Amino acid sequence: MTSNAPLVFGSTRSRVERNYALITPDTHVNSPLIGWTEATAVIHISPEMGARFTQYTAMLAAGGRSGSAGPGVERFIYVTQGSIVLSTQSDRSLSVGCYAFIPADSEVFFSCDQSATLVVFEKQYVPHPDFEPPAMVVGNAKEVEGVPFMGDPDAVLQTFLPISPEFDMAVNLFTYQPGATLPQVEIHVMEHGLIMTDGQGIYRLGEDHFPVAAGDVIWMASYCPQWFVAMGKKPASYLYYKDIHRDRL
Ligand code: UGY
Ligand code: MN
Repeated sequence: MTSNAPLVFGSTRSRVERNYALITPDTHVNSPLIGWTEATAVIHISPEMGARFTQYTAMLAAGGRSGSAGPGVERFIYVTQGSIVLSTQSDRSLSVGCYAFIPADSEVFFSCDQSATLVVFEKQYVPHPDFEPPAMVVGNAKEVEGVPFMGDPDAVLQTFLPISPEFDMAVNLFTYQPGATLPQVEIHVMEHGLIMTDGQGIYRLGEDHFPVAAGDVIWMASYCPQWFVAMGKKPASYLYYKDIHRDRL
């Protein structure tokens, strides 16, 4: 049986707890995106479940166009299917693996000719008195150098945003060879939103362990114990968000 095998009716791998959630594709239900054109979404993570940010999958059809993120809200997008064009860079098409960070209140939109699927993270930007607000960032995962995580060449981290205090969020792509693990059970103040983009493995969330595969989404609240091992015959990757660089008091 593979992770894609049909489930017995009335069952799911999805689980929603106080300090974490695993959302599997069989439980998706679309929601409209207000202010967008030719677009729909699955809102995986939101303040409704206790998170301090939102993570959703946006699906744009031909002629699709994004709406505003709302006052003070910054947005990170990562293309997983098709391509989009940003309103500020009409000569550059962002295809699979490309990403953009759109600062709060910047009125930058994107549109799509044929179709596109995007992972979107949004949060209320928290200004810092000593730093200017961050600038827009546009990139391609293929051009971002990976760094062995805590010295392990089989667990490689690509960092998409500058690790600099102008930014109050980080978004990274983590790729593990089969058998590679997070080196420790992590417990930390930062919160995570995550989507498996490739492969499979076992995620520890709190005191539970879950088989996970590409397409699964995970929310980890602050201080949720977390650990991962990649399993199977090909590498496993996940794209994830965390809130950083702001005092908690
Ligand atoms: O950045 C992180 O905290 C990362 N190591 N966590 C995770 O992969 N669950
Ligand atoms: Mn972590």
